[in-house]
Order: sequence, then C-alpha cells, then structure tokens
Amino acid sequence: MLSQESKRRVALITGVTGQDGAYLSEHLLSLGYVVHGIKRRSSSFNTARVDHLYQDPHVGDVPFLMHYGDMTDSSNLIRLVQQIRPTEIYNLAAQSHVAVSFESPEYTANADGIGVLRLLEAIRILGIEKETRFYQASTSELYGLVQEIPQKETTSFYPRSPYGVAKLYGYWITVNYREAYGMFASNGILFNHESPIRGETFVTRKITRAVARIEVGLEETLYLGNLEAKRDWGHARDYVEGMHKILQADKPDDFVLATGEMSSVRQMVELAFAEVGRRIEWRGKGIDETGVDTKSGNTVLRIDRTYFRPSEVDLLVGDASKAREVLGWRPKRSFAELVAEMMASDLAVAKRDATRGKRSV
Ligand code: NDP
Ligand code: GDR
Repeated sequence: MLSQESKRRVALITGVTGQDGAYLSEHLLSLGYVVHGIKRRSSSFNTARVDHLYQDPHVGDVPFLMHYGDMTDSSNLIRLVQQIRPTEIYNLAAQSHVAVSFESPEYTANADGIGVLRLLEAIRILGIEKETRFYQASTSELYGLVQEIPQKETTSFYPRSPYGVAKLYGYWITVNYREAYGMFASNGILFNHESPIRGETFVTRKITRAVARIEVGLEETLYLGNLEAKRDWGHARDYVEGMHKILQADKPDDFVLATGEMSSVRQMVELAFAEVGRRIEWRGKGIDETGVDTKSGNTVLRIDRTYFRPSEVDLLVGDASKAREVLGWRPKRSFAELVAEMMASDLAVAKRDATRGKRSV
C-alpha cells in the first residue's frame, strides 16, 4: 500500500501564466493534483489564461494556488519550494521569444539558463531530491543549425540565438544534476506547439490573429519576416500531456516531443487565409514579395526586414519515436486541425472587436 506521503501529488509550475502553464494546470487538476503556480508581479493583470481555474482560497481548500515569484530571485524560489514541498516541479518559466533574446540576451541567460540552476539548487538545499521530480522545458531551438533531419535525442546541438544558448545551459545543468546527485530530473525537448492561447507575437498566432482581423475589416496588411522558415508545429494540449508522462516514467531521461511533420511559414499563411475562403497569390521576390488576396485583389501581406533574425533556424522537424515507445505518447491533433481551431478562435475575437469598433493595437 502507498504511504500518505507517496500518495501526495503536488505540482509546482513556474511560468503558470503562459500558454503551456495554463494547459498543464488544467491537465494536472483533471488528474487530481494540487497545483501551485508561480506568477510574476505585473502592474496590470497577467493571469488571463488561468483565471478560469482560480477559486478564492478564503472559501477553504482549493486545488489551484498562485504565488508571486521570479526565476531571477533565488531566495524567493527556495522559500516557495520549501513552503509547497512539491512532488513534481515543471520549470516552464522563460523569456521564451527567440527574436527578443537578441534584444535582451543577458536577461534571457539569467532567467532561462541560471534560473534552471536556481530551482535545482533549491531542491538540493532543501534536501528533497528523493521526493521531488523535476521537468525542464527544453526546446528544439537547441538543434539550431541543421545537423541531421529529423532531429532526435542523439542529434548534436548547435543553438542559433541567445535564447537557444541559454536553454542549452538549462538542458545540461538538468542532465548534470541527474548524474551528480541522482535527482529525478528530465528534459522535454519540445518542438513548436501552438494553440488559440499562444502569445500573439509568435508567428502562428500572429498570422491567425491578423487574418481574422483582415477578414472583419479591422486591419489591411500582415507584416512578416522569413516566409521560408520551416517548423514542426503541434498542439500545446498534446504536449503538456507529454510533459506529465515524462515525469511518470520509471527513470529520469530526455525526450523529444514532436509531430514529425514540417510546414513553412508561407504554408501557414496560405492555410490560415484558406480558412476564411481566401487564396493568396505570391508576387515579387525577397523583401519586395507580397501576398495578394485573389478575391479582393488587395495586398494583404508584406515583408518587413525587422522581423528577420540575426541568425535564423531554417528547419526543424522532430522524431518522437523514443517518447512513443517509452512513454506511449503521440500527438492527437494535426496541423490542419490546429490552424482551424486557432482561426475559429481569433475570428470570434475579431468579430467581437469589430462590433466594438476596436482598431489595431
Ligand atoms: P510563454 O511565453 O507563453 O510563457 C512563459 C511563462 O514564463 C510566462 O508565464 C511568463 O510570465 C513566465 N516568465 C517569463 N520570465 C519569467 C521570470 N523571469 N520569472 C518567472 N516567470 C517568468 O511560453 P510557453 O508557454 O509557450 O512555453 C513554456 C516553456 O516551454 C518556456 O520555457 C519555453 O521556452 C519552452 N518551450 C516552448 C515551446 C513552444 O513551442 N511553446 C517549445 C519548446 C520549449 P508572464 O506571463 O508574466 O510573461
Ligand atoms: P520560434 O517561434 O522562433 O520557432 O520559437 P516563432 O513563432 O517566433 O518563429 C517561427 C519562425 O517564423 C519566422 N517568422 C516570424 N516569427 C515571428 N515571431 N514573427 C514574424 O513576423 C515572423 N516572420 C517569420 C521566424 O523567423 C522563425 O523562423 C518558438 C518559441 O515558442 C520558443 O520558446 C520555443 O523554444 C521554440 O518555438 C521551439
């Protein structure tokens, strides 16, 4: 029989206000976990993605709680881990935008790299290595410059951004603490995953949001950078289930989660416009290329140089065979279904905004 202590299922999620934090919270709550999330202090509300999970703790025991914290503050992290004594920690907090990492490289290194060390040290300092499992949100950006297609756990890393380099430290310090101190510490090497609650500045959401706003007449033009970049895009809901499975494995290890299918930014644009019955015709070349909507004859897409990155990751496509074999994980939703869901959601928002007369922000 399980002891009281081993039956306890208490998760601590850093980055709980982000896309994955919200879906993972929902998933763990549905499995009966008590979920604690770390959110950053902000001058305006930043909890929209998890507000539906929140219940007032004054009414009694509630399964979802939030605490203020920051990955750059060791004492805060140690105190929270001590207070919560989680059985599982999911480290999802990060400055997660690749382009922004070129603007704020030092902060990105601090939060995304040293932040991982701070959490691992909190576990060690408190002596809870044997009762706490640790998940690190590693990324396909580690692969960067193509070394092998598709990329898997054994493919060598060659990050191409301050974000990728910071995450490389996070990956290896997780492996190191596992080997040095016998911690149950695992990396999920996740390829791009999206959803209707994806941040508005990542390319998929930027596209679906703009196409919806163009459709209802709130915007005229979508400005993008590199249309040729290719990514392996999955649905975030599938990927958070994989995160949980990684921590339920018999032993700690590193796993790629991916769909194995690749599409270009250009194809994503075409699919999103097709969802509202528009076909895009491409005219011009390079920075002068435009996308013309054949229905209206309007130029609905232009290239903007500022969205190109100083060093780009041209192509990512993952092989998730290991996760399939060891964890029984496989993605359930296709890329086409994902785009359709994101478009439906953004169209509903755009229509609401249009009736309120809201122009572009
Ligand atoms: P989001 O950008 O949506 O969420 C990031 C979260 O981290 C937010 O809650 C954010 O808070 C929080 N955060 C940022 N900086 C700090 C800090 N210094 N201290 C505490 N919290 C902080 O990312 P996703 O949900 O998409 O991704 C989750 C994790 O997975 C990230 O680590 C990301 O790098 C990684 N990843 C994501 C992939 C994807 O395709 N989505 C693929 C592979 C890895 P706030 O809301 O206040 O900004
Ligand atoms: P990525 O996602 O860098 O893969 O990182 P993003 O959606 O930002 O870019 C994907 C590709 O699209 C190209 N692109 C543009 N990107 C953005 N954001 N805006 C544009 O206007 C635009 N035009 C073209 C980019 O150059 C790039 O090639 C995401 C993040 O979630 C990371 O945290 C995560 O680790 C990786 O996915 C896996």
